[in-house]
Amino acid sequence: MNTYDPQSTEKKWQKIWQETSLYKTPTNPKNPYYGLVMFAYPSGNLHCGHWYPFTGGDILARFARMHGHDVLHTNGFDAFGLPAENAAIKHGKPADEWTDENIATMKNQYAAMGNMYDWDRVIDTSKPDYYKWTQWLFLQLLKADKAYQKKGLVNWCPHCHTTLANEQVIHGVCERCETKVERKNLKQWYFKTTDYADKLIKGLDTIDWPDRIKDAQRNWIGRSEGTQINFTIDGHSDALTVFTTRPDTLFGVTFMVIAPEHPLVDVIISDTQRPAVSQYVNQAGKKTDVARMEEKDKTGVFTGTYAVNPATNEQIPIWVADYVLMGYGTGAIMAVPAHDERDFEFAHKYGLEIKQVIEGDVQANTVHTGAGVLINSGRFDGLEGDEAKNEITDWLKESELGQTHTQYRLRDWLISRQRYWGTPIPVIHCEGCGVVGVPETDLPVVLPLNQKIDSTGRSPLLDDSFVNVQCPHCKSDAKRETDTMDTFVDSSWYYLRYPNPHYTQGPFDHEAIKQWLPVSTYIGGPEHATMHLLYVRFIAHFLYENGHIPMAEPLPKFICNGLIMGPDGNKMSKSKGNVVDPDDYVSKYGADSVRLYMMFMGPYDDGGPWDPQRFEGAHRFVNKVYDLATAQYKTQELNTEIEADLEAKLHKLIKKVSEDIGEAHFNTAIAAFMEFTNTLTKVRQAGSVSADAWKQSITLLAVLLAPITPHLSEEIWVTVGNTESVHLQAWPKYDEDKVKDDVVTIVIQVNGKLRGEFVATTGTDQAELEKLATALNQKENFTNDAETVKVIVVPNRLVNFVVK
Ligand code: ANZ
Ligand code: ZN
Repeated sequence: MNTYDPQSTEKKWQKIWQETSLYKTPTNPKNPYYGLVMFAYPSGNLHCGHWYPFTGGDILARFARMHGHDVLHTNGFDAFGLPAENAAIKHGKPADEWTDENIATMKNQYAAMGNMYDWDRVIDTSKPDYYKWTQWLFLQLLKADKAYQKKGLVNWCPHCHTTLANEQVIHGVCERCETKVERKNLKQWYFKTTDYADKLIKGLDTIDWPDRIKDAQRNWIGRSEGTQINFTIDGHSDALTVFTTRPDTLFGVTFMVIAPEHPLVDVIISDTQRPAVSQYVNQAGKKTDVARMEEKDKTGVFTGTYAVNPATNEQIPIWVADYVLMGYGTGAIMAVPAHDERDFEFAHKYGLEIKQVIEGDVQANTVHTGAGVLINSGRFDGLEGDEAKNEITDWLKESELGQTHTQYRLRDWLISRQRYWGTPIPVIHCEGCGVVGVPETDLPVVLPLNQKIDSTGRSPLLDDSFVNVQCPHCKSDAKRETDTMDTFVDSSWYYLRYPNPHYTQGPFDHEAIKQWLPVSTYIGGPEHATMHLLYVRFIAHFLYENGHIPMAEPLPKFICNGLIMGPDGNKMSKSKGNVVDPDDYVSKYGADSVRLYMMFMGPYDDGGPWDPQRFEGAHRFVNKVYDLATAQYKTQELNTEIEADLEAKLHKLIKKVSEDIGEAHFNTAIAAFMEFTNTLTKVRQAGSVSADAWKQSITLLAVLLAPITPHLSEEIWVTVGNTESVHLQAWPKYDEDKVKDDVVTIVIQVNGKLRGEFVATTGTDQAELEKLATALNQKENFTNDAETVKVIVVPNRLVNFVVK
């Protein structure tokens, strides 16, 4: 058996590919394919979690190239951010040094994967030639009034010493370090994502993304249609406005609840209730929204003031309770305890009135939450569902007490961070002129390098040398903004840079992006559903609207890769000690074995646990292919039937592999390869086909495997006598006639009812099928001895006995 030496072979080809610029991106693409995989941050070590998406992306890019596409495929580094800064602090190194070292290591690791990257196009978001344009992007948003500063309660991670966007708080903890997030009242920078809420929802219908990602975005944006209703407050001129999706329950409103932070609390509160309310408001201010929403036991206090239900003219008490959030709707609700769970719980606890207005079986301890026929609702009795909602809303509109309203759950994106290692926000604060954007000609605002940061994480941008500056307008002394941007801003536009990464006239070269956009396939993990994948769409919509890019959804196809787990089935993590380091495997078995194994683990969007035993299997396959391809083949006893069969199997393999890779179903494609090599093994043992037929099989096998095992394929390809790279070959076509199934299942019916079936050669004629079916009937007696009056035969499908 000839064994494959992955070490020397893979290195040899990587060197040749590089020397011959095999993966250089063609200019002026006629038939572009832009393959993109989410870039990684320079952690310093590529683990299997990186290999997985990048390998899938590489296979698709190679596959596209062999289909005649001009391919743009490269990679980069999402180099700013807290993990880098924290690691640098830990190692007592400047963050830039630490990052550069990691990038150097990772470039070698990437090279070892054998991916067809065009390394001239690598992006590093922490370099001024990139972040200059991230700052440019910020200035465009500022100019368009889509970037603004606001003081308010924000999420604060005490461990990371910085604010976080809502998207980055997962179940109340920091997305990065899992520390419980606190609330702080701070002035921060925001991007107006909410202005795009509707567009971001509508755009989902135009893109081919997995449903789970689209659903996550829809839920996060949370569009809901309802009514805003103004309630008069007894003894006050202010109205209390609520947002409700259930105007049909208006007659059942028995109290109101306002959020502790609501500006009216202070205004309407009665003197006797003031101490109790103040204390409650204080307590509530310490909890996060998530904690408040998840709290089982509802709490609240009466304000001492009443509102008037416009439908019944009844006085209803106004309560303060923290189950109502200031950040949603109007921060106040009309409570309908008979038909809303939370209101019911609250009413039950505090002995408030419960009034049923929707027909249904309501017992002492239940709530009827669904829609239904209205009762106890005056002239609206008997109406139902949308009709009831519309009628009541119309009445409210006529009486100028309300209007229809669309509400979104999405909040603006908080993008400022109080940390050093990020893109400086290009803004100057001047006492006279206010907030002044740094003139574009002064970009970039340079991040000082070579900084030693202590464990408190204090940003050196707070130093006078950075802060003190002249106002670009009035030239008086002014102060630079010291916050940096969320790294998700850096990654919100990086894909526009690859088409011409060294462009100096702007963030992206319009000609180049016109040629390459849209991105053909974007691959990445599902964990970014409501973070990166939402931000990147928001920025695209913004850039499109302002005439910077030619389309609003430049990432129309997204493939979600699954997650690779440790051998124990848990998420890979250092603390669990179950991290599989691909480097060990690559040095022992070669990159192709790792690629092949990963792609064979299961459906690409599932991922799964790393199984060393199955890895051995994948590695054996690589050796087997090499052995089949390189060993001497000798015809011993030529068998034309077996030769024809081999050819048919080869064509079926082409068909299967083409379809499967095209749909990113890599595992089933690999299974087909394995089956085919089993056939080849048998053929070789018997020597049953001609030398030409054998060579054809091996040659095509090398070509078909090229996207998955690029080194092995290249090696085989030259071994069988070719000179040009296998990666420059056209993808093979199959012959339709040869992939037709040779046998079909013929159904036997009696008077049209299914009775049995048998297998026959495809294309067997009618007379023969009737004969076969009749013979079977004599044995099985499908017709139950009844007299056959007619036999209907449909070739390749059925034989129907018509009996008396
Ligand atoms: C009366 C009512 C009766 C409601 C009923 C529901 C059922 P979505 O679908 O999520 O938009 N609500 C409004 N603002 C709120 C806030 N700031 N904090 C907590 N709850 C709030 O939900 C809209 C419903 O959530 C609104 O409709 C309101 O309760 C509540 F049988 O009003 B409803
Ligand atoms: Zn000024």
